[in-house]
Amino acid sequence: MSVRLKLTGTSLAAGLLGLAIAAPSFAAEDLKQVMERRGLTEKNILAAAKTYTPTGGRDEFLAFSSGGQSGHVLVYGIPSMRILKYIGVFTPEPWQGYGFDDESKAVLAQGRIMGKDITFGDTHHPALSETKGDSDGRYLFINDKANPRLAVIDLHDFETKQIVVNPLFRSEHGGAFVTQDTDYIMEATQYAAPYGDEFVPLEEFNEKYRGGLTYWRFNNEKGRIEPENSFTFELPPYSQDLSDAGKGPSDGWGFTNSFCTERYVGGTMRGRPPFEAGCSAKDTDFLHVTNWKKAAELVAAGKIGKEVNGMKLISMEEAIANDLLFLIPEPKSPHGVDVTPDGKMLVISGKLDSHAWVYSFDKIMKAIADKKFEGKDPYGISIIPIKEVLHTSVEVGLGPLHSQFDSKKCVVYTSIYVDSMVTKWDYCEGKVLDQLPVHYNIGHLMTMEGDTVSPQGKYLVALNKLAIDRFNPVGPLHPQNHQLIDISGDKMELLYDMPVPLGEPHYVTAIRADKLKPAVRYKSGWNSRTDTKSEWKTRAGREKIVRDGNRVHVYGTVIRSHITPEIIEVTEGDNVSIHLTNLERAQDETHGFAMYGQNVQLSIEPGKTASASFVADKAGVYPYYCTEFCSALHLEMQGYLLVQPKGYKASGVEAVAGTTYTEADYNKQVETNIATQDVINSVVGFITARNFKDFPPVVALVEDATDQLGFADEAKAKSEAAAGKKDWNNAMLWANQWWQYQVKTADMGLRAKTYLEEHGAVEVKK
Ligand code: RUQ
Ligand code: CUA
Repeated sequence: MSVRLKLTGTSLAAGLLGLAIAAPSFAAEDLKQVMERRGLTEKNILAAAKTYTPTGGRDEFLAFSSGGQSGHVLVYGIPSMRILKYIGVFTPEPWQGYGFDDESKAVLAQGRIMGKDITFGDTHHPALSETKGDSDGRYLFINDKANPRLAVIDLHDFETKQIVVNPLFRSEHGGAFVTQDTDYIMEATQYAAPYGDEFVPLEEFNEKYRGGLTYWRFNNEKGRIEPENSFTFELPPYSQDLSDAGKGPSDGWGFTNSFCTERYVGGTMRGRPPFEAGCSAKDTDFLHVTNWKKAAELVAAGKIGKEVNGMKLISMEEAIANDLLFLIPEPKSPHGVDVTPDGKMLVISGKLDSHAWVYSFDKIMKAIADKKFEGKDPYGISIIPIKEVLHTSVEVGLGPLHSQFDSKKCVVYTSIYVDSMVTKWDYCEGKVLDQLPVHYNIGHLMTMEGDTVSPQGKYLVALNKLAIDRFNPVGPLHPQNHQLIDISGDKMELLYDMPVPLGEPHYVTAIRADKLKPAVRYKSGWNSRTDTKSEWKTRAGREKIVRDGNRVHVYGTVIRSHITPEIIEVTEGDNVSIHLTNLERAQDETHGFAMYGQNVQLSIEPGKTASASFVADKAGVYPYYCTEFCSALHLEMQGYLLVQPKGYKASGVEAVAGTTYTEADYNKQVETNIATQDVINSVVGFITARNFKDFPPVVALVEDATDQLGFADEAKAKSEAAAGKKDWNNAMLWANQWWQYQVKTADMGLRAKTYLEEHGAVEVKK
């Protein structure tokens, strides 16, 4: 479309009339021929029909996947498996300007460790916010295993707003897991370490190294974690692993498993057998059961918890004395613990056991009430015997890891790592229902809202660690393989393989798409990272460059197709901040801003204000431009930063443009503009003759077109004023600018017209 618009009013009109172009004809293949040519079976075609999403179609669910080592989150649709977005979280993400604009640099800076920028993240477990145990589509949380951090993403704009660093831990794995009303987010250590930066020799492992479990307080109104209202359970130096929070009857309690309760420290080069041998020697490890609700009350009342590194730490003695912490043995080398949708049972799997075990929450409470303990661990924590709490155990396959639930009652799916399969089983009756091979070595699996109180069934995604032979080879580092599985029938059916080439995505969580209500634009002049009006907000016509000593602030704007200011002059050594506000109101009219040699790349979505700060430490010429193909004249959306040497004096000679224009040029341009106006009028006629007000996207386009036409009128007036003075050069240039605005108007108008045609708008009587 834009190419055609760049031509003249006449070709614009041809486009509008939809003149057919004669094309050579080939006999179209029918379905059978295509199947034969591509070697597809009927089963393949059925699977394709279940995932194929025609153009403009929407997905029923959105999945938020950890981006593994990339430190990002990926968003994709289900069942189409089309990737929609990468959200920068712990790592810079250039397209979004994340880590390049001042606003997002401030977010990343929250994640510094010991004063160092950490520019990767080992993201593992995304968690969606919940209300009464149900996904509510407001926030997403994700953890970083390598550097114990937790991030908050607001689903109103899919941007990262906050990163908190755990001040006690040196690694973590079991986060993020939310309590049923998102009051707290659980984060547990993985590898025990001393709390704090000091050196402690490994000989003091049992006494001075510690695990832990933090309950981060989340302020649901502000959408931010409150470290000052959070607390941490001191735990033995076992390797705590995944957690899950109770819900319904078990709300108020949290469950965290662990491995290496042997507290073994390897050291092959010191003549000791490796970690892997010593950490899997015992037949059982421990599930930690924590009463967070009572703990929160006692901490708030100042009865327990002392501040360590700015975090309230509940010592093991305090937890034991107040009945806040218990242990239950669980099968060898446990990994996932998953609370059933009704909150009554826990499904636990051990990587080195072929069974999944189901514990009853009621029975756990009863054992605690009756003090049915089989002893204490070396730190004095009471151990509840398995036999007191076991509901059932089922042989599901070798290496069960994680479980997710179906909308069908009592149905659960467990990932089986060693056997590379998914086992569907009944946790009430304790029997296997179905098994499906996956490719290969599945880690997590995920069903739609399958960790909430109301799983949606329908689909399951297997997150396979190895792809091996599934895709075209791309060198020794293979993509990960997410496999979509239809779980609507009695038998699981494999539908689709999706390569994930970004990092190892440990976990994914999905939500019904209709629960999300993302914005299409920001309020004008918005700092999207703090979600407040930006102090650098700039309105059209108010652009300015403010200098205070060697501090230069540029208050600028961007709109199709120019950056204001187009020339910025500073002096060598100046501290420069360029603040740009996107004046667009139209959907998807993002502008970028990149500059030579300064590591500047902004993404300025409609309404956003973003800032780039740098020291102009070298004299020179620095072109800048918009990095989004935003309009026909996108390439012309450009400017220059001129860094003048100290003491530079301008020559005083006025610059001469390469081309000058005559009265004839002016008249020719005006003629084109009049023809273009006819086209615009015909489009406007088409739109207004129809019920366009019934289509909100069209209303937005019409608003934007009206804006552009207003700008066209201003340029037209300037052009006519110059013509009145016989200043043909300026008359021609402003006439051309008038035409540029007309083209943008027509562009919007045509988009609206197409939309109306495609969505069955009807003519209205005037
Ligand atoms: S993990 S594959 Cu959640 Cu890091 Cu189990
Ligand atoms: Cu704005 Cu290209």
